[in-house]
Order: sequence, then C-alpha cells, then structure tokens
Amino acid sequence: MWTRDTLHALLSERLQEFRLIAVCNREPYIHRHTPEGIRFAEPASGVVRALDPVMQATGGTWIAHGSGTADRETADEGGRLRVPPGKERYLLRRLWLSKEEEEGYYYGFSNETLWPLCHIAHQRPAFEEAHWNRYAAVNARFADAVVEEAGGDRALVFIQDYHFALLSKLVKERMPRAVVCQFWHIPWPNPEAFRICPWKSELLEGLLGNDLLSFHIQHHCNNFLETVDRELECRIDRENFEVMARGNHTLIRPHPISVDFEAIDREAGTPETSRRMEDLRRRWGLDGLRVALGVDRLDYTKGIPERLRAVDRFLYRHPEFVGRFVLLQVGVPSRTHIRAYRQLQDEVESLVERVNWNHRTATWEPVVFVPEQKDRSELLAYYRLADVCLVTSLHDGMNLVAKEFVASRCDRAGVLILSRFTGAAREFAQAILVNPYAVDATADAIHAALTMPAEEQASRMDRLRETVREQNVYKWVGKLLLQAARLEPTWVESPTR
Ligand code: GDG
Repeated sequence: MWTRDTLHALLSERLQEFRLIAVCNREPYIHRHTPEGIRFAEPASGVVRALDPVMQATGGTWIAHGSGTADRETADEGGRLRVPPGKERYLLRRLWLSKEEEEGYYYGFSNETLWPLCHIAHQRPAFEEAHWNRYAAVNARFADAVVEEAGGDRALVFIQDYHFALLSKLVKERMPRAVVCQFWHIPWPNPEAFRICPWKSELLEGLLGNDLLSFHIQHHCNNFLETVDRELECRIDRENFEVMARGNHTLIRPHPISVDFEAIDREAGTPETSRRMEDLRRRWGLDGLRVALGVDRLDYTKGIPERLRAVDRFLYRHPEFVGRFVLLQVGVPSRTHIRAYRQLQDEVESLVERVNWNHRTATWEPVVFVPEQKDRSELLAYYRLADVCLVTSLHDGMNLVAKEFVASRCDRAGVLILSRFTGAAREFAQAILVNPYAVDATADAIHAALTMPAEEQASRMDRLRETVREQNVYKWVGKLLLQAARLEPTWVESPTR
C-alpha cells in the first residue's frame, strides 16, 4: 500500500541524485489582498490538489505562474517562498506573466485551443496565430526558470499538463542530462480530431522531448501513438509503447491519477465534519429531503446542463419525489474571461430557474445552485450528506470529484452516478455508469440510485473505496516518478531542431 511515508522513503532513496522540479501553470497557494489583510487560498484545481500532497512528501521546487494580487509581497525578489504557509515543506518559484502573456498563453492557446481540441465536447477550438506565439514564448520563459532552478544539478523535471506542450523539448536542448517527464491531465483525442490543429507537428515534436509522457488511461496513450504515427516521421514500438523520433525515445504510459484517500477518509469522519453537515442541512433546509450533489468547476466539459435536464426529467417521471428531493450544485466559476464559459454560466443559471419553475411548490424548489468556491473541509461535508453524487462529464481525463466522494464515505453509504466518458469510469465498475447525453437514462439512474437498498449501497461503496485506497495519489506519482528515474535520458541534436 502506498502512503505519504512510503512515497517519501522511496523517493528520497531512489531520487537522491536528482533535484525534483515540478512545473505547473497553477500555483498551490495564492496570496491575495482581502479586507482582513493578506490571505492565502488553495485553488479548486484537480491538478493542484493532486500534486501538492506529493510535493509535501518529496520536497523540491514547484514553478508556477504567480497569479495572486499579493503574490509579489509574499515572495522574495526571485519570486521564491517556502510552502505550505506555516509548514514550509517545499519551494514555490513564482513566475510573473504580463497581461498579454496570460491572455495568449493561458486563456488563448491553452484554454480556447488545446482544451476544446482534446475534449470531445462539441466546442469548436480557436486557432489564433497570436495566441500560439505567446504560448511558445511563455513555454520558453518556463524553460529559463527550470534551468535556473536546476542550478547545474542533475534534475528530474515533472511537467504538468497541456499548458506546456513545448517545454520538454526546450528543457532538453539546454539540459540534455535531465530526465523529463510530463503528465497530460486531459484526454488525448483521436488523430482525426487532432489533425485540424495548424501547429500539430510542433506540438507533437515538443511533447516528444519527454523521456516519459503519461496519460490517465491506456486509451489516451493509444490515441497519442496513433496521432504521432499519422503526423510525424518516427518509429513506434507498439509492444513497449515507445516512440523513437530523431534518435530520441519517449515512453508513453498510463498512470491513473487519484486522491489522498487516508487524509480524506480521516477528515470526513471527524465530529467537525458532522457539525458542518448539520450547518449545511439547516442552511439549505435539507430535512426530509433526499440529496443529489454536483461539484464542478463551471466548465462545458462537465455536463452540468445535461445533469439539470436529467433532474427535470426525473421529477416529471417520478412525481412522488416532488418536495422530497433536491439537487445541490456547487459550481465554482472558472475561466470567466472566455466567452464560452460566460455563456455556460448563463445557460446553467437559466436552466436552474427553468427546472425550479417547472416543479416548485409553495415551500420547496428542486435545485439549489451554489456558484462559489468552498473550502476543502466544507466540501467534505457536502460529500458526506449526499445520497447521490452526480458526475456527468461529456469528456473528462479522470475526474477527481468522483474519487473524493468515494474516499469521504466512511459511512459506506451513498451512490455514485458516473459518466462513462470519464477516466474514472475505467476503475469504477460499481458506480452507476451513464451516458450523460442520454437524458432519460440518466433520469432513470437517479431513480435507481435513490431507491437502492442500503446493503447494496454499502457493498458497492466498499469496492469503490478499496479501489481508491489502493490506487491512491501516492501510488500515481510514485510509480510515475520511479518509472521516469529508471530511464536513461536520450537527447540527440538534429539539424532540423
Ligand atoms: C483536470 C482534468 C483530472 C471543485 N469545486 C471546489 C473544489 N473543487 C475541486 C474538486 C477537485 C477539483 O476541484 C476538480 O477536479 P476534477 O478532476 O474534477 O476536474 P479538473 O479541474 O477539470 O481537472 C480532470 C484532473 O485534472 C486531475 O488530473 O481528473 O479530468 O480535467 O479536487 O474537489 N475545491 C474546493 N472548493 C470548491 O468549491 N476547495
């Protein structure tokens, strides 16, 4: 069983010769000015929540965009500070980006091009040359920071996500002895979907600077291999899942991400969580109601409108639940600078209004929409009080909400309804799996979940919890980093590079 301690012991022994450098667009701790003074917050991001406990266990340096209003005041001149605040387990190096850089690299190419390109959610990607140029320039700035932080030592560079498709190659050009690995947190699409990108070859060549490139599931690895096969001149070893391009080798392997099971399980069972549950019950008037819960960033890939339509259909089909059921939808606004996200927010708000209008009584409404960020502990109380957790993504690399819900159910109760189009669905056969596009079937699933006998809930939940306990976040990162550390880094300069 992987734990924080075994990970710490293993990595400090096996990674001894390396300096560990993680690169992630988002920082784990954001400092902001508030009326009460400078306060720090932990962003609601799956990637950050997965990586922070790992860095706390291993130590090292995390390089990220410093995005908080008080980030400069809380770091030294080089943008460095030790985190978590008060615990100081690893170094955070903040990189300052101009408004234009943030616009082109983050909002533009990362989130209006790569995000919709990689998710099949029927949102058309934008292809703006200016965004692409900024993306490339910011990747180069992060490469400078990696070289500075490595300071000449042998480094193991662990890159996160689609914000940095060009980074591994840029790092390898300057630090050929470094081992470089990257985890791509979102799906990789099929070659047909990817081939419309005007910069497809540059992106693929950039990613093949890695010694190890990892996705959540084998299916995404296969899509990547097929894409490379279609687009680049290279050799693919299909037995070993390895790409050889211009003398460099890149291993393509799945490592399903997860959560810190023990920590969530422990906190979810405390009297403090029970007290918070009581507060929430009072605040939302939940007495006598069966509770379905949704927790998502407000993103068009998460299938929130589909979920609301399914609740609407469920109440029409099962009027006996009118006045006895509620959907609590916690939805943190996200990327609101992008039009598609503002449109989604409007769509969700008007659907909530419509469903409530359709079914409300004098004293009751079926949907409570909570469009604000909750702190981690409060989120656990939401998970604990739900009879059903609804995860209806149209496409999702993994989905950590599903895993957090399961980890928090130390009472062995509650039912998970899970979209087949999440990476998590590959591990969670005991959830009720749905196609979120099929509104009627999702409505039926809600009914099946609400009428499931307690013994069946417990036996399904036991199996789900066993999966998350065993396949936890420490195993994810431990196996990935050990696999990377065993690799002999390859880097061959070629005239075309
Ligand atoms: C990407 C991939 C992959 C949500 N609301 C609040 C809050 N959250 C936290 C959840 C969870 C995280 O945000 C969301 O994680 P997901 O995995 O569901 O989704 P993405 O952000 O899209 O993450 C995804 C993940 O990367 C990891 O590889 O699973 O497929 O898209 O941890 O709890 N946290 C707090 N307050 C909220 O209101 N504190």
